[in-house]
Amino acid sequence: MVKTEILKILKSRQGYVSGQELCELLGVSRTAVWKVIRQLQEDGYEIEAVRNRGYRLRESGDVFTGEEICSVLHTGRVGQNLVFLDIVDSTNNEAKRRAEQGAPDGTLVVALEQNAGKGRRGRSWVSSNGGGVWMSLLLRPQIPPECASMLTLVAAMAVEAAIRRVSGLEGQIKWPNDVVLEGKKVCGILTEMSTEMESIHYVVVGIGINVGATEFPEEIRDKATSLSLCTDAPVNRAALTAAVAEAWEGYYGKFLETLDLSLLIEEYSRNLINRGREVKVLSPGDTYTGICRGINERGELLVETEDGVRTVMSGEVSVRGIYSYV
Ligand code: BTX
Repeated sequence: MVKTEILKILKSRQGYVSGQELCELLGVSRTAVWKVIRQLQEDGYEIEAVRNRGYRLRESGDVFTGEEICSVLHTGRVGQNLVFLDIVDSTNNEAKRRAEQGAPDGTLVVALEQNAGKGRRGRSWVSSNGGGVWMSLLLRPQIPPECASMLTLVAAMAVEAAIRRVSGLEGQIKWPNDVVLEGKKVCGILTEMSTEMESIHYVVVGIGINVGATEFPEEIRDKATSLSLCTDAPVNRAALTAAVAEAWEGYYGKFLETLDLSLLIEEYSRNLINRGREVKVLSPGDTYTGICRGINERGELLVETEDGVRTVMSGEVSVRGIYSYV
């Protein structure tokens, strides 16, 4: 797209780029270049336009658009087909609709706002405009369906790494699907799958990261946080989205090598918030406490009880710290 290309060129230069040069590089008219510059200014970029010199990008701020994401994205596949929406019911639902229409593996759906953001088991996910990054990744992996739940853990690792890279904040993972900062949830992950007979038709990995939100509804105030509440440094949502996509590719590649988490266990367990702590496992008909000892290669949580080590599968289970959410 011409808009993304012009943005990339402006970002790569310190000084001015002449309108003529942009026309030649992109094979478009001067009027077309001028129109795109106007659109970019409307998106929030500060672009100087000086007669006889051309255009210069001064400030990007937190412009969050599809073009901005593309201009900073360095991935092989993820996000190469990018769908960016102002508002949607749920990026997971949109990714599923696109999947049914044949969208390719690696399609990334991002929205500024969701009006029916979803958590697990019918719960809702607060996803206001400006509040965060709401993104869903469509995958068409050739793996057995029973391996898909591990993708949630892979995504949690990618989010934790991306947050660290973009903000410097060191998050932790609350098994299986939350990333936590200062003891509160900054990110939730919802993995959904469509299967055909014994194979996967597609998987959608939905990731919600609270970025700019400074207030939460009463009922989640004690357990939700955002990057803005944990650091004064501004966090660029496009850079964060790209960082998640890039980190995902690294970890997902390792997962695909073995079709389990054997290459990732060590790093995952290092970041696991409850490791070595007492946790309460709540599953239908069976509640017990024990010490969390990490995960196994299938991504199950290991909890040491008086009767020995029990493995906890994600699904209908909640794991809590003894005294609080973590
Ligand atoms: P979960 O079921 O583990 O967590 C949902 C619970 O988290 C809610 O019941 C509420 O208590 C709390 N909560 C709701 N909103 C927030 C929030 N913004 N921050 C912190 N805590 C909150 C977690 O489910 C999975 C969430 C996935 C969200 C992404 S956003 C992009 C994609 N689209 C979509 O509809 N869902 C995913």
